[in-house]
Amino acid sequence: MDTIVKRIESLIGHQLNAAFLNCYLNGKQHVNWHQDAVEELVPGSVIVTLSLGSSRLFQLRHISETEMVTKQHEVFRKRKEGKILSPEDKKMVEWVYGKDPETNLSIMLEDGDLVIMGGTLQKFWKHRIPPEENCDQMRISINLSLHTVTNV
Ligand SMILES: O=C(O)CCC(=O)C(=O)O
Repeated sequence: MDTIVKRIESLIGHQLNAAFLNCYLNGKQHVNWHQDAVEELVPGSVIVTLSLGSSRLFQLRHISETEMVTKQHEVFRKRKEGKILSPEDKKMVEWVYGKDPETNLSIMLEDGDLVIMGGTLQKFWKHRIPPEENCDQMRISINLSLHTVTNV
């Protein structure tokens, strides 16, 4: 495991210190739309997933308009109060004024593929591994990240 992590660290140029494992026995087992909690991660770090075993779809979608509305209010209040907007806030303003973000992305993950999630992805996008009727093979995903505390 240590060798795998070191290899990934050198490939992506990011340090990692925590690993979580997901095991999908077959296509019935899946993970619904969600955003990963990033509160305990080192700011600016990434979440990396190493996919092993059977091929499975990985999907991304931009958070819904309803969810955006709550965030919009925060950003518009900040603007009104003359506060400086962060790059993420500016992205929100762009979104509100009609830039059409790509809303859905499906990637087939094969054995040995790596997914790297960083930047503002967890804030504005949800991801999932959808169920797949015809998959009867096992898949393991190893999620690696850099936590501020190491005893996780
Ligand atoms: O199995 C995967 O590739 C994704 C798992 C996931 O989204 C998660 O553990 O938060």
